[in-house]
Amino acid sequence: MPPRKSPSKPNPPLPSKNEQLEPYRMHQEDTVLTTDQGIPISETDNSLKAGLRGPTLLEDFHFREKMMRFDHERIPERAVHARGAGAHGYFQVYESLERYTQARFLTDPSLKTPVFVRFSTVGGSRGSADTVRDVRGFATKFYTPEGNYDLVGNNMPVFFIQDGIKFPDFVHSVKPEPHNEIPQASSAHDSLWDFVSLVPETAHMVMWLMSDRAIPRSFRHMEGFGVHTYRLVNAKGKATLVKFHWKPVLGTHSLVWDEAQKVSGKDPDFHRRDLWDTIESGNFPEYELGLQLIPEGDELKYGFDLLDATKLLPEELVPVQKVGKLVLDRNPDNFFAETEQVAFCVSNVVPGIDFTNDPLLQARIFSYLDTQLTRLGGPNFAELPINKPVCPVHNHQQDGFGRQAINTSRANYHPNSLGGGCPVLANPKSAFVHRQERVEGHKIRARSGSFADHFSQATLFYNSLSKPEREHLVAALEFEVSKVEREEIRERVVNKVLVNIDRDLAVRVANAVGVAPPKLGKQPESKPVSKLTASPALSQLNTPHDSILTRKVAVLVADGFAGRELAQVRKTLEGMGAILEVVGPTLGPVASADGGEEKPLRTYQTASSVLYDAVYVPGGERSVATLKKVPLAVDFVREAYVHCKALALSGAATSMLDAAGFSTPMAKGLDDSLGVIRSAKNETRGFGQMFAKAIAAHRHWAREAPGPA
Ligand code: HDE
Repeated sequence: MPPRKSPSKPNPPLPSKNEQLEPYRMHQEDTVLTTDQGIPISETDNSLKAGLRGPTLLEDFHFREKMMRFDHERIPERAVHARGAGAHGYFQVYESLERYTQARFLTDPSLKTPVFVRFSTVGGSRGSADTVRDVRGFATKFYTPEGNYDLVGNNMPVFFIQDGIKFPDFVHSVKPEPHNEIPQASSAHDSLWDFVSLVPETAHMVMWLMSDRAIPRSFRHMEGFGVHTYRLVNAKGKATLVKFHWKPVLGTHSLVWDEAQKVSGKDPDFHRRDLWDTIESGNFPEYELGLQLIPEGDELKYGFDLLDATKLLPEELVPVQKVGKLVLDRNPDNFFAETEQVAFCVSNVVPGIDFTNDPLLQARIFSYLDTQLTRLGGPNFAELPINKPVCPVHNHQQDGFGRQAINTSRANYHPNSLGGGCPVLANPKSAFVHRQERVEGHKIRARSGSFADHFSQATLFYNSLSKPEREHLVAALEFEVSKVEREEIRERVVNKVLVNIDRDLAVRVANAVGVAPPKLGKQPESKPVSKLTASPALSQLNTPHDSILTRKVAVLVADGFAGRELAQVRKTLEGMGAILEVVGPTLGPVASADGGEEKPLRTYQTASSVLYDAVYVPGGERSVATLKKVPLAVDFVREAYVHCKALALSGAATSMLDAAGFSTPMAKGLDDSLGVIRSAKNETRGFGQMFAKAIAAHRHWAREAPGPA
């Protein structure tokens, strides 16, 4: 695009749709280039030199400012959760929860509370790939009328350790190793498994990390959990213990491991792009806020300690009540200013929400505030636009690097008379008041006995998975532990951890990683503490499978494809909210057999089956003959089959399955076995509907090859 001409007169900036809330959002349309001091600049491509071929002059303040600013663009990335993507939106409660809490955003159903959400991986650097095996962060900043509330959660309901003092040890072990900074964004290495094998409290969370939850299909298809037990407090001061959940409206779905690894190469921004694109297309991601409410005093009622963050509270024991909806409807304008500078602090709570004595939570209350000092360069980070509350902020905090507010009062202390006593103390009824809790005990550096069982919930999780999910978990363990170089660590993982979770699991992993299987008769170290042997809510098979909204379907074409058939299938699928992308040999028009044409959005080179939820090859003798000669096109069908995705093949295209190496007999007419929809003729009535049903099922595990996919 040619550079825009300078306007004769600078126009006023365009009004922002959020001008009232966010006056700092800067629009560059119809503006003139200036220095940071506002001095207009008419040339920025040549530095000021002594002679055309002479040295650059120190006097060139524009050059020096531009270079100085560039030299200092980077800030430290987050110590954990460095890789992330964010979005704006709102939260609205369905009905007042005043019985439980006085928090305005949870008691006023007419209130749309603005939010900013940041999703993240944990271990990788800022530029690492999205689809690595990892926990995902799900952090929400609610800009409430009573100040900011941050719910800083993960997509798994438990954590690796019980006491925050072990967090630096755990994080050091999972991050790339210190001598060579390898591997990036991966837990499959000696130091993590060394730690796991020596710290049994990690067992439950490690099972989640090895499960499909660690490779979500997208941020829109994963649950969120507050993890800790928090407290809700109502206006009368009555408290109720609470566990927070986010339930994605589209259900909880995952990739398969082979696919996730390939996506890391084909599109390292897969999750970030998915979030961005769906918001741009108006398909706003939605999650329901769920609460598990527990009477105070019941901390130990369930056979484990609710203050222990390595335990979940099964939904079958205390149901999750859905109380409100989170909608993400706006992409950030600027990644750095918003997604990078947002500072979530577990200590940000509003009146009506309080902490518990969970020792992991207690450490987090300190850590998040502390870490921002280095990351955001000083104590004034709450004044950055993305962190600024929407309600007034008044106190006697002052100075420090990057101070924005200009306090005009002479009184910068409390109490004062010079400033009329202002800001005056808030009425305790509407202020945050730490809930009075009786605490008694010896000063002691030890762990409560109620935290001692490390394995029974790991077993509960394993037993709650469906067969395919369990097989994936075993394969993940085999993969990860096989990458551990030290045999004694592999041996300890099997004999100190896995055998206490499930003996068969331990034997299978032992065999795969070349260590002696545990001896028969070896008893697990802990006994189940609850009668519950399985929690169906933990299996992703029991999540909604009823929608194809935003599911991406690749349509493979070459000259001679069945155009009318494609139009029909497109109408059906798009009518149900799916997104079809035509993939062709080039971006040039592709002619259909019936006189029409399609302009592909992608080519076999730039797309890949792993970037889609389903693959469709329309009929057309000539088109299919061409596709069969293109290995990348055949790979589409092969990989979609191996990754258990819905496949639709019509007319001549039914032979693509043989070309991909999977010869299965086919019924006359329509065949829909194992999520592969085949029609002998070019499209038959019901073909599109059947395909839609197969896509909604997410994956067809019966097709899965034995062993790792
Ligand atoms: Fe974090 N964690 N964490 N964490 N965490 C950070 O804070 C920490 C834990 C979580 O998108 C850091 O601002 C400690 C549990 C998310 O900006 C840091 C402990 C859960 C994010 C920190 C934990 C989380 C972070 C790094 C154990 C789920 C990303 C940068 C006591 C409930 C937020 C930052 C974002 C980030 C400390 C454990 C979730 C260093 C000490 C449990 C989603 O302060």
